[in-house]
Amino acid sequence: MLADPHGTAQWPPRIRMATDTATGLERRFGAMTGEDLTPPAAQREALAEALATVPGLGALQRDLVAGVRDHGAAVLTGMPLNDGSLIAVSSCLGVVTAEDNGFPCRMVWDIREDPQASEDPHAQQRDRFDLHTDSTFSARPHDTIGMVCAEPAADGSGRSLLLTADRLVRALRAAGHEGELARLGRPDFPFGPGRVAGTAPHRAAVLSLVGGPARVRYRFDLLHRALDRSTAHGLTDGEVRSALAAIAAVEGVLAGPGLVTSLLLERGDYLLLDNSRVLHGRTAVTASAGRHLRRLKLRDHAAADPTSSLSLS
Ligand SMILES: O=C(O)CCC(=O)C(=O)O
Ligand SMILES: [Fe+2]
Repeated sequence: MLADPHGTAQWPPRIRMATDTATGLERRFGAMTGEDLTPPAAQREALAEALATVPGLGALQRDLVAGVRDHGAAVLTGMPLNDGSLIAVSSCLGVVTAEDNGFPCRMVWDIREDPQASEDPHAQQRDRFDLHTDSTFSARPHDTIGMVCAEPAADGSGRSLLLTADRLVRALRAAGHEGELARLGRPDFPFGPGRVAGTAPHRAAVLSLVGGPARVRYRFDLLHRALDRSTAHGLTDGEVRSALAAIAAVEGVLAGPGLVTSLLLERGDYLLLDNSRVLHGRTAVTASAGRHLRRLKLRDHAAADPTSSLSLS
């Protein structure tokens, strides 16, 4: 695997699915629905069966697990687009869950333009979606996010944007934002409001730097809104001001040149990323129609199901 994900080698790494692997997956899982595969036990069974019957799947999943672990993200090419295959392949990285995946929530959520959409409006409109992590309002955001391209925009717009938290930290340091960096590490940022009206927002750090890769939880628009109301949740005016200044520093650094990786997902490209280590977003969609991504959200096996003894090795 690559020693330096931001050196000359391509990041995120690309992993190619062989045609007979894709055909085997489609044959076995093409007719299965998200509902069929909702119970974690059904996913475990499907994965065990897929490993025994689909050629090349074991090696592919080992590369995928290593890619996301070592580089924070990977792109699997040649991915079938149906729910069953997506869930079976992804289940090596965790338990696929419908929880907070769109509204109404789905095991596989379709991201395409819907001007009528009221929830999750960013993804379903055409605007740029600034760099963020997903499910920031949850007590525990999802560990892994998958987005497969079913149809790119006809004009090549809607490019995916990616940035590791490690690179963000380096850029903040390079810009002299040590004070803001320390502020971003304080676990008092209000992520919310909670899903249930009237509940207090979750408090967490934006960046955690306690050994290993930097971890991130970030969604500027929601944070900004919640900070506006935060005095009601026990932050002092000074704490609110320093938190707003810290996220403004992040936005300033993100807007700088040369930091963010931009890539156009082609049909069948499946981007998987560690939602605690990699920010994602997309450029505006300018084509009149057509762009369609499908999104999955996963929890780590251990967190979702402590009795699971799944092992790929
Ligand atoms: O449309 C995209 O490429 C990204 C959408 C996204 O980040 C999301 O749905 O959370
Ligand atoms: Fe997202």
